[in-house]
Amino acid sequence: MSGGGLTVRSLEARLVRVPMQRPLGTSAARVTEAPIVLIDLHTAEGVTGRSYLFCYLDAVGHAVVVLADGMNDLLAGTAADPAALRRALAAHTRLVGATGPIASVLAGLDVAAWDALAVAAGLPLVRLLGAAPRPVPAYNSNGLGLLAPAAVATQAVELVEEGFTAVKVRLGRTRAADDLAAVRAVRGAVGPEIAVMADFNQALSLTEARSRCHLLDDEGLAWIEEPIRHDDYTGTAELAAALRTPVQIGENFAGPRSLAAATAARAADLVMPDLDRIGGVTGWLAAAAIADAAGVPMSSHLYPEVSAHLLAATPTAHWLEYVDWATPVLAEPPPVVDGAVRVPEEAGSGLRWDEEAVAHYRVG
Ligand code: SMN
Ligand code: MG
Repeated sequence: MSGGGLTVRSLEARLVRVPMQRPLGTSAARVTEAPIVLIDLHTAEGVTGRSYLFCYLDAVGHAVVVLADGMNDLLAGTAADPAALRRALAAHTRLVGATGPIASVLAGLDVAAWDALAVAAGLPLVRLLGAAPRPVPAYNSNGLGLLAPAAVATQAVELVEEGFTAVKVRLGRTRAADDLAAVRAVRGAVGPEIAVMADFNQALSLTEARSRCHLLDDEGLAWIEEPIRHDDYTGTAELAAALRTPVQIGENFAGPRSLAAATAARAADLVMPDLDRIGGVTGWLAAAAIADAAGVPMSSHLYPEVSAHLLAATPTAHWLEYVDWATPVLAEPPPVVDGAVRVPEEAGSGLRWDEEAVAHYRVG
């Protein structure tokens, strides 16, 4: 140990496959189980930093575990702060390129290292970032997949009854009229006071989006998310300029530079980086500064436990996306009170595993 810092002892990565309480049918895929890699960064000083990565596909989860295991020898004995870890792995990942699952592992390490720093400092992560714990307004993003309008209405009411003031409905059915019916069914079921977000998951061509987003423009949606491919900033800029409903993108930003390019292109009214793809806590902080400079409201994508700390420290913080996908393996999921996620006061991010559940859901 030098300068009061932490030193890496080992990096542990374990794949779990967790059943989702409400399967999620999107325009891209139907997700019924969450493949999640749990990351434990063990230090010589006895502090463990934790994070997890939502991997979408089992095969990606396995790849992430192999990639993380491959970094173990290199990391042992390195200073465990996020900048030192990034430096230690820069050369290791330069030739292959730090993208895709490799970028995910780096992000997961970064989040775990920030957790370890906060635990060692005896502070909740939000305080280490210079802010105070506060309730972070959240929308219930569980469920509301591509279901029939009647099922959508029933589920929307259940989701609000879990204590939320906002929900997100997935769109991208073959017929535009069916999406409109789903949106109206949700609104009819939850009433005028609840915020309703809508997510196309990149289902439309720009030509389709021109008409299908206009069809939804009078429905009072809080935003229309990823109507077209995520990296067509010219296309989303055109839609954002033409629609009254805010256009939201960002879960596919690969690092803060994507967000910088998107805001420079006025590609969206709103942005919502994903903790993994934006590059962990370090990437999030850079992204938050750019969104602040551009005056763009910033929400989170998945990872509600750590994102709550980050949004509490984000100048243009907007909505937290709440999903309960990791909850079965968490020792203490963050509480939701009055439509907001409470940032835990304990030291670190608050991520700790329920080891019995981990043993039960472990894969491989
Ligand atoms: C989403 C994210 C992860 C898996 C399925 C769907 C969706 C969202 O794009 O924004 O919640
Ligand atoms: Mg989305």
